Amino acid sequence: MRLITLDEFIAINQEKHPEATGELSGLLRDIGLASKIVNRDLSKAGLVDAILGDAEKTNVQGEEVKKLDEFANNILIKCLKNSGECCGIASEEEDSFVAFENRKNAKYVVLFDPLDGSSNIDVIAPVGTIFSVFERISPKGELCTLEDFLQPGYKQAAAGYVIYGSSTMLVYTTGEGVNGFTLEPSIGEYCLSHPNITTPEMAKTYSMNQGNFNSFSDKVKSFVAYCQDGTTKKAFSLRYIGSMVADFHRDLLKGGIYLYPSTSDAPKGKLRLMYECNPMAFLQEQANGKATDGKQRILDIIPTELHQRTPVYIGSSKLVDMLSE
Ligand code: AHM
Ligand code: MG
Repeated sequence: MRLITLDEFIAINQEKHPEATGELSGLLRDIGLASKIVNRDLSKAGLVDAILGDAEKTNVQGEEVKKLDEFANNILIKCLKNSGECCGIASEEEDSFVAFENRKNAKYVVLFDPLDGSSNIDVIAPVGTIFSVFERISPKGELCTLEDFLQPGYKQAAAGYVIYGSSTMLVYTTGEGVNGFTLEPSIGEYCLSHPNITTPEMAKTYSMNQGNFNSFSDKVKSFVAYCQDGTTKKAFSLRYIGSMVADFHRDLLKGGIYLYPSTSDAPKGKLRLMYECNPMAFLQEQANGKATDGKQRILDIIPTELHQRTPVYIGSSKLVDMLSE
């Protein structure tokens, strides 16, 4: 079978849209490049003591920042600044958005979680980079503004993630389905390996931190009881890595649900709307799945702050429906 590289795939799709300027294509290529650099250094994490462990500071949300979090954050910022297609970024690791002085004419802003699930790095479990792209609202020629970033998820121009696992894969959507590309390490190229990904509407797998059970709502508790009940059906399998990208990736390909409800420690949920939930919701909807906060579609939430959190139920549509009003 002929290999189709990510760059080739992006170019073929751009040709289908005569109105496309190539700016989004360029941006996606740059994100792909950044992820290859992150992947290279991540694969050495077990060997190189200097890049393992904590950076001895906390991020804006009071969480421990790992050195590789910082590294991935800096690489993404550098690649996007060089890209020419991005006028600013917002990152889970930055206090506020960063407007690129030298890119006032660029069309897009990018939001990202540079290394999601980073507490898994020290034990060599999968982690990921998640990204979300919006067309700016502010006029070109000026610095981008907070308004450019605080847009509801349904307005995303593109979204995706890279999973650094037993292989490295980049999965993305521009609103025309979901495609996955596996990194071929010997040639350093992402190659199309999973065209037109769709999620089964039902599957018997759930992923959640069930240790928080006592602080779940009655609805979530009943859902867990339903999953565990093996008398009227086969009980579900619980699969939880604690790395959203990895748990989501399994559900996207095989079906299942990932949930992070509100808990007493995190009454608004733990995951971030702009860096984690919106991009994953866009992907999941494009793959025939669903994503809600229990009341409304994740993509319809009007954001009020960059680091906003939300409960999330995401995956196979029939399972998400069971947890939504
Ligand atoms: P992070 O962005 O600080 O890594 O946190 C997000 C991660 C998700 O990847 C994962 O699903 C979740 O936090 C795990 O949380 P918990 O340890 O509470 O189960
Ligand atoms: Mg994260």
